[in-house]
Amino acid sequence: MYSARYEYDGRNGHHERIDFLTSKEKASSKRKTGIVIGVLLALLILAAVVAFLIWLFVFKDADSGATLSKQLRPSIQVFSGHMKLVGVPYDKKLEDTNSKEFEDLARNLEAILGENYKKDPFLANYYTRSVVTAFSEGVIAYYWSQFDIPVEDLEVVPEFSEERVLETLENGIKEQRGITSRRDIKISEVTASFTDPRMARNPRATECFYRLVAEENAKKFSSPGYPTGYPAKSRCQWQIRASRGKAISVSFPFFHIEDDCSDDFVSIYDSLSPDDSQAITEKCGQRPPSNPLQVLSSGNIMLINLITDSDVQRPGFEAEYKAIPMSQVKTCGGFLSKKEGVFTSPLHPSFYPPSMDCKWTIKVPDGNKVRVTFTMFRMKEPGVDIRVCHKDYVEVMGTKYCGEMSSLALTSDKNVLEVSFHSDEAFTDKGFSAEYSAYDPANPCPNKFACASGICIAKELHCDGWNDCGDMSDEIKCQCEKDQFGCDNHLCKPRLWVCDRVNDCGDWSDEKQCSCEENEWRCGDGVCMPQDVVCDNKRDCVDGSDEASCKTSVGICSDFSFRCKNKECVNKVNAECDRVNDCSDNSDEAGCDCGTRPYKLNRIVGGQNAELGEWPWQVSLHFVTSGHVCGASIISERWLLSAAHCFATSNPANHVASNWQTYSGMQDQYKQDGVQRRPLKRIISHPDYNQMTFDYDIALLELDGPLQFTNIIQPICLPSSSHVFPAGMSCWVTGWGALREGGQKAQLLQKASVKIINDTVCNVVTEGQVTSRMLCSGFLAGGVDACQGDSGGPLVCFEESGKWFQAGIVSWGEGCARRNKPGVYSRITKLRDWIKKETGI
Ligand code: 4AZ
Repeated sequence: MYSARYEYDGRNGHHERIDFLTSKEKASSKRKTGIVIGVLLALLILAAVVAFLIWLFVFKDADSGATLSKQLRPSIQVFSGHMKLVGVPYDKKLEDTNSKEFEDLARNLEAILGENYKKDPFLANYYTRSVVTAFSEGVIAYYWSQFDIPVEDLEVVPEFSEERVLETLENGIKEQRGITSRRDIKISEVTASFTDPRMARNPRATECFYRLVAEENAKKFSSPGYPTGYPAKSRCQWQIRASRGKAISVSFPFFHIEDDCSDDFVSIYDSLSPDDSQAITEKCGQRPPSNPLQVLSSGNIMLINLITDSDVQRPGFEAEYKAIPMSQVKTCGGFLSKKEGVFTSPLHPSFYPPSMDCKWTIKVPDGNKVRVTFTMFRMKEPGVDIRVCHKDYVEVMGTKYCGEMSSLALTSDKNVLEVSFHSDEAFTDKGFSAEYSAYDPANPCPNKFACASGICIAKELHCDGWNDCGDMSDEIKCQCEKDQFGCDNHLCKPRLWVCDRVNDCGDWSDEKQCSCEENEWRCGDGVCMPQDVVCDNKRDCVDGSDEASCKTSVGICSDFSFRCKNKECVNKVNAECDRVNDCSDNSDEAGCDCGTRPYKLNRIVGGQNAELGEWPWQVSLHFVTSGHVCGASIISERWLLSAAHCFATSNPANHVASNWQTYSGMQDQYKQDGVQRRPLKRIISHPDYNQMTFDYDIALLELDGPLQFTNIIQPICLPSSSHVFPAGMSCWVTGWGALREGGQKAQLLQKASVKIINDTVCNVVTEGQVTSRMLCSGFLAGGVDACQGDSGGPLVCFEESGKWFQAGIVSWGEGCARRNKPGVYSRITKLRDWIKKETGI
């Protein structure tokens, strides 16, 4: 302190006073300075308080007032619906919005609507206009009405309801019946639904409004600007009609709209007005050719809207429309008397039409029972509770089913089973495809285990610790074997899994009686610590596991921590690419353009053939003379990841990059559509790869030219070294490898769902052959596995964040799909730093 004052005074030429200060004087001088500083500080604080108060009461109010009025906008309420007209002869000319007939009748009806609204003082206050948009046989008139609410009245918006509008119109109709109304138009029925104002179009305005006539021969239309891109703020409408007795079928062979439906979407109606109660569907996103959108009308009219708000340019859609005989649409159900067969919802896989009821009666020989397995089931509708299914449903033995199901199998209690299908007038979906068969109740699943649901599974899967039936019936009432542990919830799990810190039972009973006391914490290495060491910002366990899952323990770095670019540690499980910025430099969310499948796929598929675009990171590696040899995965435009054992073999030709070709975007080995072929520039096998043990079985492949990412070519996300893929997690392995041990390679890309196996178990079943650079995945019961030719391919897992991460590379295994011999994979998390070092990714 002293020296500081000396320096200051010295610079100002008053150093003599300081030189002669006595200690008492020094004290009093310090006191005086203290007082001065104190007063100055007090003044400063006072000024700050005054400034704050002025801001609070003067500027802040003015400011927020300004933002408030900036934010508030007048509200537009639109209701649309239809009216049934009595005493009006149907004239074809009414279908032409430019005709005098249309104009006259539309104007009349618009006036009637206006008069009716005027009778309700509330609605009259805000009513702006009504527009009649079309007529169809019946005679049905389609209309919408608009109400504008100014900013100062916004609080009345909740008072606008469909009920109020409908009541006003219905009252108007009743009154009208008593008097001879204008030009003898009588309305017998009316509907009104809330409608997105963006869909209220005036057919007399010609911009992006089309009237189409569907005929037997398919015709096409497309969105504006297709395929280059539709403009922002498009409001387009297509009114489609067919002749009487025909229904309309529209399919979209190409469909690519922005992903967020609140920006851009296509909505389709079983009506000529955009009336929600008659919506067939609303879609956005991108669809692969294997899962095109196909819709059907229940009558001879349909309305299609395209609404775009975003500036994001997407190609749009191309649609094909045609008329089909109503009998083809409306014929469904029937009597099924064969021993087995298939039946589907009307016109599956097209969206079933609205307003349908079908019944199938399945009758099998006396003494047998019926099993029905739905291989595809999708009857999803917004706002429907799938426990009640009050809208569209399938009903079997008094139970209604709706929503989306991957495995629904039902059995009858006698030799007859009835299956009913119902669709109401709004929102339809793909429906279902079902197989039925007769079975002998004395032996429902010959040589297999019968699940309670009626499906049959391999005997070995019974009591193996996994829920294979889907309803747990294969895992209850199990007599646990000697080498199994009986969980509190009566499941049997391998004894090896007890006290491995993984909740294998699902109720933690396998982790309850582990050596630590109740008030203790078990570290990853089994050491017990007092409970209060957890999240105390100190690393007490050697492995740091006591600090691993604490939200706030910044700075404590353990094996479980995610390391930010700025060296900060984030103690959160799988922090990378989870759409939350955890690092102060946001590095956990950088480089996350990966692990997504652009196509909206039909998620339920029978069999194990992969769909086009389902695994867009999968690559097929061809060796000059042998065709497909190994798999690989895309990690960037220029880099692939594969297994070292595909290249580092005793054959020197395998080491040579120019002997290999890579095929990205491939599904069928015989098809080249959308496939990008790239030669290899460089093969980098891990320097520690061991040909004997398959340790470090990883190779990086540099491409000769960059890939262009498309819907079917995308990179997979690489996990950080701290990423956790817990035992029991379901992941997917893909490849064109052998369909069984010693069998032929597949022509179509195959997929299999496998589970991550606990490391202790992995080590036991492989007789200690796994290193920390390996992980096991599959089923101890066998039956599902990677096989020869799948090597180098990815094992990928879907994370809650919505992205796919690669957990492993197909490496080795004892045979394929054998019992107690799961597939062994190179563990990416342990090799992550090497990948980064070699590629910068
Ligand atoms: C192979 O030879 C191979 N069951 C790959 C995976 C497995 C076995 C063999 C795992 O490429």
